[in-house]
Formats: sequence, structure tokens, C-alpha cells
Amino acid sequence: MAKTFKNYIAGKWVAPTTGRYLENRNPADTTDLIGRFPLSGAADIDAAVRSAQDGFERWSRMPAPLRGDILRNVGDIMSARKDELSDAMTREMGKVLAETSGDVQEGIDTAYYAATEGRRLFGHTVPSELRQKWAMSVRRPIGVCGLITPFNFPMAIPTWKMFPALLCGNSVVLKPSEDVPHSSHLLVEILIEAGIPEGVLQLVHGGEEAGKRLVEHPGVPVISFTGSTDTGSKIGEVCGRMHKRLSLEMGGKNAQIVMDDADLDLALEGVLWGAFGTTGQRCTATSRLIVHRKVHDKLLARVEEAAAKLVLGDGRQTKTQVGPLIHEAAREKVERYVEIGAEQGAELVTGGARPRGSRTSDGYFYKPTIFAGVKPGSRLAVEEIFGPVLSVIKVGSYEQAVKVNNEVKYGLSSSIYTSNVNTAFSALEDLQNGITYVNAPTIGAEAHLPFGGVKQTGNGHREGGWEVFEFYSETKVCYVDFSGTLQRAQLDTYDV
Ligand code: UN1
Repeated sequence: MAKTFKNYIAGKWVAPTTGRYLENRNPADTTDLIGRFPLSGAADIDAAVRSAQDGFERWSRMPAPLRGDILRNVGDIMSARKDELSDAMTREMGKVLAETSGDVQEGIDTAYYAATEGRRLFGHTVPSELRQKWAMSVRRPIGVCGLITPFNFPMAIPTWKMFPALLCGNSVVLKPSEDVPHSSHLLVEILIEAGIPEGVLQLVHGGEEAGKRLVEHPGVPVISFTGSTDTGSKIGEVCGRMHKRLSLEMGGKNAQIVMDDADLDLALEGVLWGAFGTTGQRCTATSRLIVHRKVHDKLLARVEEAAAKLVLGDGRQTKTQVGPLIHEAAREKVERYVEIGAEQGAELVTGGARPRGSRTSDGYFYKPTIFAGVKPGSRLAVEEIFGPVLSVIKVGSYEQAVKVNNEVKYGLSSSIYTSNVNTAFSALEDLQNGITYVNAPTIGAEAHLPFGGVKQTGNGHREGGWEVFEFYSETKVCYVDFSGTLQRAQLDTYDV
């Protein structure tokens, strides 16, 4: 009998008021039931927010270096439990163990970075226009943060949001994707073990109803969301109306450009990892390969051959290179795009079907798929698929490659393979993305650098690195006048 899980509110594990639950199954083997998780409603969110408001009063007064100490404990426990966490995450969302273990490591890196930030959280001290007056800025906590996270990085993305939010002195209500509730359950258990005080962190499982209430709740001044551009727009409307601080991390249509002077062995490895790692379900996945015509046929033949050989299966088996998609709807979406590709005249070079065989019969598998001759501007070339589908586009020059890269509405990551230093640096300037890699794939962001995209990928904020601490804190400016007289900024002057 599978376990029934609960929400975590005000320091206690509690059943949802709705009495409703969702079954959570292994996408590589749908006969494997992981557990039943709450399908919470508005009343559960309301209780979580009340508790978080209370937690905020206490936590925001705890000195930042001590808040950091708790996050250091979190990092230590995650390190000790890394293998067990990776195994549970692969069982829940399907990507191979090496990748879930990287996902946990990203969480550990984020914990340690946040822990040390507790001893920085820099403000500025600047000269005043007036004598005997100091002018300074400090960072202050904001309040309850509502965090809504996706399935594809079940550990890294919740930690990207939660750890900086907590370090800055905020309290948190986490509403993880209903596809990966177990990973968040394990993460919250670790925070409890590490000493997070009650009321500071709440976990509410559920779907749209819970998410909507969290976004609309007047007691939640900060929302951070990673997911689709459509949902992000709806959240943006509500947050705009309610004057909430909002960070959005949304779609991508990332390209790897390969110039005629590129190292093709390297470009081949890069595109396989970028396009088919995590079964293409990364915001940063390589979904377009833009290749110079002089090396196009040669590279395409090699990518086709290698992609066709990738071993599909349960990510917990060592032979497996590509896991399943997250659910049936995701697989059907991929199938629709394969039809669209064929209709719009692209050439299917490999894949384009569900695999057959016992390793994949009980899961949401789909063969790594490549379309060549994809026309710039066609649907395959511009829309996010979020699956193992690579569109290959032939170009005749660097300028054309840049144009094709830039003519999509998204702008998360891009990559260029070239041995010409001038081309490489030109690309860093010309490619309209939040992240550009040279001679490396479109995936592989590190936790201590800002992460995010331009155009419709985001709304100007960044996760990760130093920038995220600005998102989760408010600037407070402090002036201290110790002259004992009325001094007037902009008006008083001095004879020297
Ligand atoms: C995401 O795809 O949502 O750069 C996050 C990467 C990872 C993070 C991706 N470190 O691919």
C-alpha cells in the first residue's frame, strides 16, 4: 500500500482540507506508485500563509549569518543523502541518475552559496553631500514568498528560490509541481532536520487551484514562478494588479550554432547532451541546431547516427542514456509537433515514434527525434516543444546564424562552436539571450552565476548568483545626520 503524504504548515504535517489526493507514479514505469499527495485548495494556502506571516515576524529578526548557518546544515545533509535523493528523483521524474545527482549538487551549491551570503548581503555606504552626515543602504526582508516550481529540476529549482528567499529573512510557501511532490517533501524534511524554525517554511501540494490562490493571496508580496510562458502571463497580470514583486522564468527555444571552423567532435557531443539530456525537458535544452552549410551534411550524419543509438529506459538502470517524458500529455505534445514538422515540409531524419520493447513499454518514452531542413520561422523552428526533438537549420554565414538564433520570442540560452576568437566574441555581443556559451552546449548553468533569459523567457529578474539576493530583499536607505543642525540637501553649500 503506497504512502499518503501531507502538507507541512506551522511546523506540522497536515492533511489537506479538501480531502483530495493525487497519485504520483514513476514515468518510466507507471505500475510503480510512489504515493498519494495532497490536492490542496484555497483554505490550505490560506492556513500556510497565516503561518508564514507568523514565521516571518521571528525569522526576519534572526541575524543573517545565523540564518546562513541553518542553510549550511541543509547543504551538509543534502550532501550526505545525495545518492538516496537522486534515486528518489529519478524514480519520480525519469531523468538518468547522473542528471538527478547533478540536480541535487546544484541544490547543495545553492545552499553553501546562500550560507556565505549571510555574511555579506552587501549594502552601500556613499559620501553625503553634507558634512557630518552618513548615507547608506542595507537589504531588508520583504515578507512571505510564494514559490511555484516545475518538474524538470525537482531539487535545483526549489532551492534556487527557497534558499536565497530564506537567507534574506523571508518566510516561504512552496507549491511544487504536482508531478514531483516527493522530491519537495524530501527537501522540506531536510530543512526541518537542519533546524528551520516552525512557520518559516510551508509546503502545500496541489495543482492550479492551490497555485492560483497563492498568487492571488494579499498576504504574499513576492511570487517566483518557473514554468510555461502562458501561465507566467496569467501570473503576471495578477501580480501587476496587486503590485507584487514577481520573478518569472519561462520558455526557451535555445540554439547551438556550429560554424565551419568548429571542432565537430566537440559540437557533436554538445548537441547530444544539450538536445536529449533530461529528454529535452530543460528550459535550456538545445532545440535548434544551426549549422554552417559547409559542415552541415557531415555533422547531421553524425548526429543522426549517434541519436539513433541512444539507449532509452529507466533512468535508474546504468545502461540508460535517455529517460521518459514526464507524462502522457507531454508525449502527445511531442507527437503533435512531429506531425506539424512533417506537414510543414521538414525532413524527419531519425526518431519520430514511440520506441518498442520491454525496457520502455510501461513508461512515457519517445525516441530522440531529429528534423532537418527546418525552415526559419516555421513552427518547429520557433515554438517550445519541451521534449526530445531537435530541429536542424542550415545557414550560409555567421550573420544568418545570428539572425535565425534571434528570430524567436524567447531568449534563454545559446551556444556557438567556432575556433575563431573574433567570431566567438562577436556572438557574445550579438546573440539575444541571457546566457551564451562558447564551445559548450546550451545547458550547464552554475549556481553561483545569475540564470535567466531575455525577451519572453523572463521579466528581467535572475535566479542564482548575487542577483537573486536583490530580488528577495528590499533596499532600505539610511541617512544619519550628526551635525546637530538642520542641513538641507541640494541647498546648502560650503566655502573652502
Ligand atoms: C532549467 O532548465 O529549468 O543549465 C534549469 C542547466 C541547469 C539548470 C536548468 N543547470 O541546464
